[in-house]
Amino acid sequence: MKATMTVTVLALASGSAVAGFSAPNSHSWPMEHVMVTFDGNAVSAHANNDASSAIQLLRFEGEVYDGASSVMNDTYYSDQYGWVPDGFISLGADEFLWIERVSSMAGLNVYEGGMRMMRDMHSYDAILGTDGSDDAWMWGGTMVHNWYSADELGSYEVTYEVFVGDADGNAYSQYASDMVTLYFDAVPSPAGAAVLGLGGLVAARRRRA
Ligand SMILES: [Cu+2]
Repeated sequence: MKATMTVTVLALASGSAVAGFSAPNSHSWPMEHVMVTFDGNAVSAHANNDASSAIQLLRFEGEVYDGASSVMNDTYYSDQYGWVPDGFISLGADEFLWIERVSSMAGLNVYEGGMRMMRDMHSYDAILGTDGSDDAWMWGGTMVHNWYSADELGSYEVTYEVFVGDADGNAYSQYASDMVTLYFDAVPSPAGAAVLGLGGLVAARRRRA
């Protein structure tokens, strides 16, 4: 019922219905990656964006997200940032990659995503300190785009430590960790941004068909 309502709203706005729009959308944003390497001694994590090229968080009026993804309703959000391995990462059976929030600005939330093309399978679990969740999050070492959101306009940043730890998140002291800071700007969306985005999506699909 909820899904039907969402499609109806969008159909009214755009003149055509697109199925599967009841979850947050990647809106054709190019991917940005935090590149992570491990050379057997040290982890390193690198992001290209600084405060002057922060990732934009956008809100899309009229979109309603169902189920677990309803945590994204009425927020400014983006899934642009993904964690990716830069080269081959070799770990022992009892070694895992962890990402732990060191500091973050109030009002920035993170929900668990996954591969961008598989967003129906994303859990949208609060992670990395959001809503009282553990500050540490185990990363499986394949590309994961988590969902960042904010309720209010403004600039946000979060700093993470990336380390090798055991299954419980206890860091192994023989391996050096690294820190990385991500920057976000929650900005007003131009009126009708969701409609324009949807129109682009429909056009792209038609061209491919
Ligand atoms: Cu990616």
